[in-house]
Amino acid sequence: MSMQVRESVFALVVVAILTVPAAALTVDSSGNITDWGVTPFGSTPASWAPAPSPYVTYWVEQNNTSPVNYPWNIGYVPSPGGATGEAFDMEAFYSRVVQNRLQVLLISSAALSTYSPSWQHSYGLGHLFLDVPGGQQTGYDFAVGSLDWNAGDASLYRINGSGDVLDIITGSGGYGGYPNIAAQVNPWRVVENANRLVGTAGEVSIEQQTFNYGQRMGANENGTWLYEWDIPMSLLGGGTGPLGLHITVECGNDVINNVAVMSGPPVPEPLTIVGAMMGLGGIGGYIRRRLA
Ligand SMILES: [Ca+2]
Ligand SMILES: [Ca+2]
Ligand SMILES: [Ca+2]
Repeated sequence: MSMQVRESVFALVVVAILTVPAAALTVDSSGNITDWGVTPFGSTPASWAPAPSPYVTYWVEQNNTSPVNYPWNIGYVPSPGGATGEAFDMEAFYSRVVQNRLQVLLISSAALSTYSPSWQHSYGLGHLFLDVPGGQQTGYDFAVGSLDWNAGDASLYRINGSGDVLDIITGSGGYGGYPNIAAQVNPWRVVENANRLVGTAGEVSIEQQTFNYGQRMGANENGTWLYEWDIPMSLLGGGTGPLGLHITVECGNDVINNVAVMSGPPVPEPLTIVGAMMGLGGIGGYIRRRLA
């Protein structure tokens, strides 16, 4: 390779490494989420585990159950129980830090809006809430709102107090009237206000797809929704430690929480380090020659 061509290649390598990766939800013909290495609804709980990753990855599988004990003998099966409760079942929740961006994956039977024939009411998916280490609030500090899933854009909002959040509904099948349930599943969405906007669409990206998994693990898992968020860590402050993640649905029929860890710059793959060093060396040489 000539020096010029080699340096162009180095420059491209650096561009590829430094370019902020957009959310890239990749689902193969079997419904496997290949960019996370996740096989949903396999025959064992272990099948939900993400593939070994160079990045720190946290996840929780909660298919066909809820962490909340619902009344009327529904228990930990998502209300209203059985086949109809499945429409509001959140299945699994993943998080990882990639190149200083927090990426979150939710596998959910709850759609952006889910209609209940028994209540003749549609229930909206909640926003993604973040409780960051060293955050300004006890509890959730930020939420990703303004969800334009078709455009792949979202906005990040700062939460300054309880007036900035919406809780699940009371009435129309919502569990807001049950204090012990509400305490476990709230909040639902952030009140969007331009004064509290901290990250605009373009910085925070989102992606969604659906997949029909068929009859799996005791429930009809057709119409499963796959959601992914991609948020610059720089918008979340520089704290290190556990970062709480939370999402629910308007009626409070299910809730799913997860914890990521903000541990400073993530450890990149060794190959990436070598590539970056080579690339930076190439750019350094290029700059030196340009200056000479
Ligand atoms: Ca399910
Ligand atoms: Ca669930
Ligand atoms: Ca907090």
